[in-house]
Amino acid sequence: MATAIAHPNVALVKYWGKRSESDNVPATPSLSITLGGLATRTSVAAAERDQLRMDGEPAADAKVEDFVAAARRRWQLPPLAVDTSSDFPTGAGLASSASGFAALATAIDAAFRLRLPAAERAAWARRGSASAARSVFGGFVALDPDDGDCVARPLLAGDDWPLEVVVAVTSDAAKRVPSTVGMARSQSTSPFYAAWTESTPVDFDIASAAVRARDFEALADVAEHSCFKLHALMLSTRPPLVYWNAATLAAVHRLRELRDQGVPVFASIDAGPQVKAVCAPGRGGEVAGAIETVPGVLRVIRSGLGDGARLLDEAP
Ligand code: 2P0
Repeated sequence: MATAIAHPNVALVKYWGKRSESDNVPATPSLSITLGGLATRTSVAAAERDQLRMDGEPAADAKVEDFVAAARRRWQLPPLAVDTSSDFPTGAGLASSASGFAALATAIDAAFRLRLPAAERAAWARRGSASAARSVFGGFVALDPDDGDCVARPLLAGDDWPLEVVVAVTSDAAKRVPSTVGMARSQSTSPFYAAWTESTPVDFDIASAAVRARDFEALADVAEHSCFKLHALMLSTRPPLVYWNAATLAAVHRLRELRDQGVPVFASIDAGPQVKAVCAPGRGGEVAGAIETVPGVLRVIRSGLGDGARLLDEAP
């Protein structure tokens, strides 16, 4: 048996759309930060038949079941009991599939002594959910479809530029359209999809340079652009993907006011209604105070940057 922990990540250059569905390779490169303040813990053990528990309850999840079945074929593993729990809302745009598959791949690797190098573990986690490849690493992470077998790679350690993130939770409900379904729909129906795939590699290069230079303003500009371009792509999909609610928009306006006042902060939103405010080191308290009073914000979660997926010591 082995237990692993992994953190979700927020993409600053977003992924939406696949080059290959069969092995889940994104169409474009993405760049993320790993959030140490939120976590998924996953245990695996050999069992008589496959069993899945999520947040303490027996569960069925086709993606997890397919991932486990593929691992069993590849390494001739026995049936697995998987027990996973997250300390934040799942399926609600907080990247629970990223932390979930990163933790699952890490736990299976340890339980059966596969000893995969981290980059290979990331490429494997990617087959569960592309964003999961990024959660195998901590700090600032790149996922590039043109890099070998589309592995993820760390760009900069979190300690070298300890940005802070304030998550404004505006709903605990699971999203209505899962990301995999939504991105396939955007790819086949949005007139903006070609522009998205052409321009995102440029954003990725600009963001990578900004991270290396630790240039907050340059990173803020390109990250907000990537976020709002993603939501323009979603809105132009048929039928449209409207992941925002009223509080999402109110929080965006509040963050723009802060930025206009000179506070080093920018907004990031994924396939759900939560708003992640990314700010310069030391500014999290001020930003949390400003967005927790926005009407409709249920609560805020503060986070620093976290480590990659890793094993937890086993209880005897
Ligand atoms: C991202 N998202 O880059 C983007 C931004 C959501 C919006 O990656 O189909 O769960 O399992 O590879 O990774 C969510 O998509 O999708 C996602 P699959 P995934 O973080």
